[in-house]
Amino acid sequence: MRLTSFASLAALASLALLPSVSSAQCATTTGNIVANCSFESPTLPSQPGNYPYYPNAPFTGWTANPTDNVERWVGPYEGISSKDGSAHIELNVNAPTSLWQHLSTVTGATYDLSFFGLHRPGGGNSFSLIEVFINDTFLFTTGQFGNTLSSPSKTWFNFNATFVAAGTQTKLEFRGKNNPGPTSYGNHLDDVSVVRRAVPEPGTLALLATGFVGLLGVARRRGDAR
Ligand SMILES: [Ca+2]
Ligand SMILES: [Ca+2]
Repeated sequence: MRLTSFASLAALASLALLPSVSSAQCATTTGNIVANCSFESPTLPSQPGNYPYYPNAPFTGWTANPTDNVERWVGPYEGISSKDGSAHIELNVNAPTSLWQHLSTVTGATYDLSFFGLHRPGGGNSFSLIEVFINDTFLFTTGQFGNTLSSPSKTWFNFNATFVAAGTQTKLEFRGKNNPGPTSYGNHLDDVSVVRRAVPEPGTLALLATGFVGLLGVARRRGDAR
């Protein structure tokens, strides 16, 4: 219950952020607790010029629902290069798909999630979404984003959300979801990071406490002056 309210607040806060393009690369992000954050492992043979995607290929550190259709793409294909490294995911939305990982977390700690998505339209100017679930509870949706068939920009967008860990294991899950209307192909996913938010040093806490006491003193003096 507590996590849900925190998660909802975090999701609301995150929705206020517009997607942006940045150059973050998860493998070099200090404190990133996501394994295989760039979907590079295991190495798959490159098939340049053919169809370099691998339905239901293994993902080190990740679990895909065996009945779902999650693909790894290796190398540039259809004008789309990985955001980071040489491989990335397509969460097909012809049928709902999901991919998850259990993270080692600290109970009560706050974590910042960052990931990159690229919408792949199909069947018209359609859209699809990436949704994020924490411990099977909805946290965040990308909403409609990205490009259309008429103006394919092939752009990666950065999305951010925040959650509070309810325990020492936290399930991080991405789900591909089609919008009502013309069918989209899916959304690409790459460059995922989850970093624990810095905890204030004891010295900082002491300073904050001193400031609080100081404010109390000001308030008291104001009260005395009345
Ligand atoms: Ca990658
Ligand atoms: Ca596909």
